[in-house]
Amino acid sequence: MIEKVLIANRGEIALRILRACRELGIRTVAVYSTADRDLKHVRLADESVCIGPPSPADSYLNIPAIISAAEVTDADAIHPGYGFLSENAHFAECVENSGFIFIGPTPDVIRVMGDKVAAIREMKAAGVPCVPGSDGPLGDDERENLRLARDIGYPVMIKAAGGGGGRGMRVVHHERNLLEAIATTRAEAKAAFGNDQVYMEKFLDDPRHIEIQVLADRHGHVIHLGERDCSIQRRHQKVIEESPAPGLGEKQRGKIGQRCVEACKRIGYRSAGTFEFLYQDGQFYFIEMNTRVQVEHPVTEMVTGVDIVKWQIRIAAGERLAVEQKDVEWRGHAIECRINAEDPETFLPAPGTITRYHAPGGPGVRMDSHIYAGYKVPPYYDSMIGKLIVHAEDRDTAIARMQGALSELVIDGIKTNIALHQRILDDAGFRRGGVNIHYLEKTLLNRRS
Ligand code: MV4
Repeated sequence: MIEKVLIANRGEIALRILRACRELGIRTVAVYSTADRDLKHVRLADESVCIGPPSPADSYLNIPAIISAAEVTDADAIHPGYGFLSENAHFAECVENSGFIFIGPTPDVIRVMGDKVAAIREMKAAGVPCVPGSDGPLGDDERENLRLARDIGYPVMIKAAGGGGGRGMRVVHHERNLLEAIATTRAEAKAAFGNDQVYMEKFLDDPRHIEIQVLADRHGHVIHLGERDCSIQRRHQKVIEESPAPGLGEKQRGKIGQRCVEACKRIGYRSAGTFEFLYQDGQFYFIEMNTRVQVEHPVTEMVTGVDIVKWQIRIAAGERLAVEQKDVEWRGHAIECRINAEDPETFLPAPGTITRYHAPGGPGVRMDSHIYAGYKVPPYYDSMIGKLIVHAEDRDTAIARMQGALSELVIDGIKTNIALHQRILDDAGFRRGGVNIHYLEKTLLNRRS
């Protein structure tokens, strides 16, 4: 039984978790840094505890402070949200060893998926399609590595086992650069992640980023909720996500989804999870698994009607997943725009005080945000201040609905990326659907206009 959840996060996701708890009749504890006293969810929570100064290392990453807060408030469970400690196996272990429920997978599964070499090994063994590559870490034998790259075929990519999300990787176009690239990636990986293991993959030059959402309970019941297309990104930061992925058929969804379900069963996965794939020429290639709730989970919720955050909590409490795969239906189309406090020219974070705020509304419009008029966006954290999500019967209608919603959205006093979203939604390439991961940076943002 879970009667009280400590929310170990901030901003919109903390509010999203609070809302899920409220619907489940669960009391909430907010923990906050001294920069976050005025967060909306801190006011709405049943209890709140200040856990330290603004710097994340001293507050939202401060494991002893968070565990102590759970102890003094007598919470039953801790929800980590995304970012911060959400994929930290040591934190999950501390939570469990202190007698609390970690709302997420087991520490060992988090640890395996954090090691990209181990994750790929597991997925390959489970029959999930992976990128052709080294099937394990690279050794020190130079001739062997040169032979491997030649067999895979250039260009190849060297990636750090401890990396992920775009950190610790490099493309090699020619044999003459291979050995140096391996050495450099190794050195950087050792410094950044304390792990010098690197691996090699064929470099895919025209991929889309498509990911599969899964839900697994503690009783071996696993379902998938279909896919999200997250190809519209800049510097590894997603900007717009949508579901379903344009052009992907029901058969392909069922096939890749089932592979992910089987992989979850094999590794003993539980809670919500995401399988990230590159999708090129009609084929899926697994790259990473995320063991947390993701920023873009709402597009899946809108299309399937399944509340992912509520299920995370119920699964953590030991409940059986009441949704069967045959009950999952994908209805219409959903799009999410991430609203950031950032300079439209430089893309640099632009914190400050919001002087006016009007949220859009109407049928199929959802605004997941903690902001309000008078709220001061602090400079210490991610610049995302909310997510605007729309749902409609088809993609064209969803685009039109998002355009209407963006035109209603007023956020004054700070700079935002609202105009960037309007530009993307107006763009012929985006409107056609199915653009690759390079489209925003290489095509749309390079055009003069
Ligand atoms: C790749 C790739 C091309 N080929 N792997 C970047 C983030 C990390 N999750 C994996 N990434 C990539 N891996 C192979 N074999 C291209 C990327 C990539 C990317 C992937 C997803 C979303 C945006 C991206 C932007 C640049 C590169």
